[in-house]
Amino acid sequence: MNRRHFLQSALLVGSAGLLPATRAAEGTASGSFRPGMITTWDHGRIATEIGNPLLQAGTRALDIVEKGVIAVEDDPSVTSVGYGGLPDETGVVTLDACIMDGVGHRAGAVAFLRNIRNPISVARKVMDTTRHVLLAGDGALQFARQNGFPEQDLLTDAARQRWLEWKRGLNPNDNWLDQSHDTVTMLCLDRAGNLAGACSTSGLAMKIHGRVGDSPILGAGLYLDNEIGAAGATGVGELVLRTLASFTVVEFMRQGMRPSEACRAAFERMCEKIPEARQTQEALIAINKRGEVGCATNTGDFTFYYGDGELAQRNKPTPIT
Ligand code: SD4
Repeated sequence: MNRRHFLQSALLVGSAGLLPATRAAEGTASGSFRPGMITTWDHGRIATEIGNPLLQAGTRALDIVEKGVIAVEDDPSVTSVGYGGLPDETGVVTLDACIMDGVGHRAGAVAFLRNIRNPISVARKVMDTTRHVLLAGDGALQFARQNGFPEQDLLTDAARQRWLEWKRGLNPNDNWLDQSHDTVTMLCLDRAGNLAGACSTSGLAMKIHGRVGDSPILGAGLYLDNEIGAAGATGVGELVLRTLASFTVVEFMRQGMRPSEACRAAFERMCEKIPEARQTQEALIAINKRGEVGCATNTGDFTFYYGDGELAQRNKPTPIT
């Protein structure tokens, strides 16, 4: 199968037109595969451009996803992740992040973390240096301080203005929760055939102080099995949490579904259990052990980036109605 056909069959929907010439697939004892990365939203471009040379150089997936996500966290123009993220209803930016390594089935996460620009690296520290998986709130902040992470105010002037406007608009009939929320979730299959994933967010803008979403919860915002594939979510996290959507995608891939089918089936499961899921914004992405990627979304403006070491390809899937 050439590269163009490979991608067209791998993507559920909306794959872009012509793709450049093929790079050879790599192989292991268990078969051939194509190293690659898939990352949510347009800010996936930054992560993919960071990831491409690393993937080419044979860097392990775990380091690629951490570095890719850091680049998004550091970008103040991304108002849903890290520095520049929109605050909660009290004006405080609180962050959730999770990282998972297919090798050893290891994971680390932080939830409701304040004042640390790169929560994904704190999550990685939790994974690499403790016996725990998830640290939250003040304990997570203390852990970050102890490990040398600098503290800073994450609320930019632009984010503060959005918060002030939101407060001014409050009234008995308002929508209350701002719709801004675009988690970065990055999944990678490296040249050694190993998977890793990372996910980082400031969560739903103007959320209740203390609210934690799906992103730091394994199986919800992110999950992978090094023998099968990896999956991640973006969207209204409460629904993703209630259906453990990423875990569900991986389990559907285990049953033999391709990534796109598995994402679609997990989305349909979500709608079956929670009919309002058809109206909220949700998107699921996945990559399998062959390097095929897929997604399912009900959101017209959802985009994702695919990278294979050279190419950084933007995809705008057709939403499920
Ligand atoms: C959350 N799932 O905290 C995150 C927000 C998000 O696209 O992904 N939005 O619920």
